Amino acid sequence: MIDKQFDKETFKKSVKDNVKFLYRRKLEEATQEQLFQAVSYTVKDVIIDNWLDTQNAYEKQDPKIVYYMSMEFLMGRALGNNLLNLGAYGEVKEALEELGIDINALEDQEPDPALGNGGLGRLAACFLDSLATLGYSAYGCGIRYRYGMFKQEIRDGYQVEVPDAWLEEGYPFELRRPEYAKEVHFGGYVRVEYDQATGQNKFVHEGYQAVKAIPYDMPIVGYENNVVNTLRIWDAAAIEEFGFDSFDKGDYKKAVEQENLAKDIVNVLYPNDNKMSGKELRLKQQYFFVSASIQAAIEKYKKTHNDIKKLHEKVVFQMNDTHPTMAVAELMRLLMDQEGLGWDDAWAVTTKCVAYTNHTIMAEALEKWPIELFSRLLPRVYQIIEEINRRFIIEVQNKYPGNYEKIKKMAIIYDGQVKMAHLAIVAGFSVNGVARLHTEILEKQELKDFYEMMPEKFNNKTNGITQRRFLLHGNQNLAAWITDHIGPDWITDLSQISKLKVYADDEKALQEFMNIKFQNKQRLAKYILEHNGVEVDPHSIFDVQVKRLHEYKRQLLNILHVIYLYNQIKLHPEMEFYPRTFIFGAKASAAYERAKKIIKLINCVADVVNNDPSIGGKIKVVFIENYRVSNAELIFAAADVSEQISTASKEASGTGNMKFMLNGAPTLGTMDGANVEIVEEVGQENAFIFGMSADQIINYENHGGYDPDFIYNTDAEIRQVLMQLINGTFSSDTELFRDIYDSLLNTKNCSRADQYFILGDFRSYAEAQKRVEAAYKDEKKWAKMALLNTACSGKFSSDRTIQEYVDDIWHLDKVTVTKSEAAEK
Ligand code: Z16
Repeated sequence: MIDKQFDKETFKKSVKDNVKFLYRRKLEEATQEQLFQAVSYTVKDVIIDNWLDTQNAYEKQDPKIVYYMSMEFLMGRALGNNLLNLGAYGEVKEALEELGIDINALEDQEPDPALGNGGLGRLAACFLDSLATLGYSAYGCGIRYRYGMFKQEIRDGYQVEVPDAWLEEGYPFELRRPEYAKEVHFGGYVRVEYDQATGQNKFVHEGYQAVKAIPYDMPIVGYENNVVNTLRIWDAAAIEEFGFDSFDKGDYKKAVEQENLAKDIVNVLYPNDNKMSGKELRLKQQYFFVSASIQAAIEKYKKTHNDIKKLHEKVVFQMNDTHPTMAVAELMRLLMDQEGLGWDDAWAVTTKCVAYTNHTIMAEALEKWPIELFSRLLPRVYQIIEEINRRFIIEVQNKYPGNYEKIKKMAIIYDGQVKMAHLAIVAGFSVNGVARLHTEILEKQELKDFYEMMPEKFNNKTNGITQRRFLLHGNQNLAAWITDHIGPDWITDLSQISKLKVYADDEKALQEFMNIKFQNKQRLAKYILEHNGVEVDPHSIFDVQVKRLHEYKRQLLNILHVIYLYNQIKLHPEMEFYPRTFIFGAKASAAYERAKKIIKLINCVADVVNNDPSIGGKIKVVFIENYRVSNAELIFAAADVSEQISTASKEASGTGNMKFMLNGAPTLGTMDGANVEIVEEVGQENAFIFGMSADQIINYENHGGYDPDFIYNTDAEIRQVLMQLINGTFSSDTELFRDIYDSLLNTKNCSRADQYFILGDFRSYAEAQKRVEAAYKDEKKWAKMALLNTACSGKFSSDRTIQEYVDDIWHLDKVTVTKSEAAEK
């Protein structure tokens, strides 16, 4: 057990003091916001002692460090999570009660730091939690966006995007570190200079615009192990304060330009999940944080090591998707132009320091930058990429003489574009996918040529999630029940949760398990009533699909099926039907028109179905506004059914699927992404699988032969559902959903009819939904299934994923941190 971190009385005194010194108020006069700040500062004080101890331990033990480079970190709220990981949640809860403060209300004061879109950003956050808990030295490297993911409001059924001003009140869990500021250069040109002394060319970057990168550090608290790692996110500022200095010199315009450039770079997160935006500002963001982070890593290394050629022994950069992959060229630049290495030495170091994770096969997500833009914005980096490309093409030619197809498909620069994935694969020593099926598709399809040429680089790392946020914090009743039955080891070793399997036929245990689920459903029903004004029945089946809105995720299939059920009930009012609540939560990218229309459709269907007395409340449809990490915790805990219904092959992994499973919700899904491995763990009989396989889908895509019109013409019930999109059933404006209707059929306006195979999978989905209903009706059978889902979720901890990254890719050293004497005071 850990040393006691909090003494109740000291804690209470500190909170009172903080209220006094920060706000000149007495506790009773403080607002909830002020109390949140005061408590958070008290907690941060404790964290800082552990943070210092961790830095000291790292300095002494000199472990290898992983820099996790990511445009996104979807952290979610810190207060509750930090308290849990410090092992102080229970005591602090009591102390606060004694002060008359409700810890839940206090946690609700915290804005969600939402510096990410969805799966990729949340994965990065789970990884940091696991790295700290396992005792590995790690930095998260990212951007301190002034505005994170937008807040979603639903007005008249439409999504409206509202800016997320998460820093407005000041964020208590960050530390500004101006002493570690770095300079980042954009634009200008490269002058080649012959160096008499060495007989080498020197490349001098001139005429650039400079921006100052200022780091803010956020503590990442490991679970009861004294470790505190760092998420380092960069803010931008102009180099010289705009003032009369530049004004006098007539540099007024330049000074203002620098201010604006700095402000723009970190202003806002691009709200696209699985899609490249192609904007110049996005490229600036990428280079900005990559350059600052690598400079900082090199500087840190050089403090205690003198041979830069051994950098790879102490440093590894993991590139989260293609977004940070110019890290390859930036590291080359710094090693050559700043550290004085020649090309071959720099390349030898770089290719041992960088590794790449691929998160998608969606074509529109693959990053390709026009060479005109790239070379104008980053002339020296571009020059280096050209040289990497030149040398790589020679290698390809040597390996496949005369095969020009290979060059066309594999070159880093081709068709006037820089292909970032190719750069990452050529330079990286490791290329990994995020679920077994996804990695197989990369090897056999998307990256086939690279896999054939360098198979040793490719490997799989199936994603995972942290049980500490998504069970210990999000579902405290179930967590306590599990600990009662199998002890607390599952908190840091989720494989232990399989010990619950012995309760699969224990009626008392099953009853308790389902009672907890029911309480969580009541809690969610209350949230839905308060935030959406819709009354839902916690006795109904909570059937949930929460994730980003994207056509490949097929929220449309779900809502079309709801329409189908509605028609069935109206046609056969006497038919048996177990009451069902269909819960949706999803943000659409602000520019993704069809996705936004699907949100409108869900809300229109909800309006009609929820208010039709003739169906006797058998179906309710709810769209939860502003789905994000904090309400996700409530939603997973309350779900009965986990909808994971992507078109097979399109969802690289999925991680929501794992969070549902952990909380005892069986999967209704396709054989896609990590669903495949979930079914493998829990067994076919404890999941509801439907739809075409990835092979079938890929086969149709490559050879044609899929005909949604045939289905439309031969299946009257499906035809009726589609007709209802355009006949006024859900909107008096019959044109409102025309685009959605058209997208499913071979009409004049559609290039590829139903490219996500919604009609093709519809019958199979409806049939799987029938199996869900039958299973749910059998209370004991369902309880067993739900419990087994929790009991079989052990594989899906991000602790397991991180250990695999460490063993196969990073080779980090484990560190133990003991609390220092000084910190105990
Ligand atoms: C993203 O969230 C994902 C992939 C990607 O290329 C870009 C973004 Cl922003 C998601 C995948 O869609 C999902 O399947 C996967 O589970 C997640 O990344 C984490 O790997």
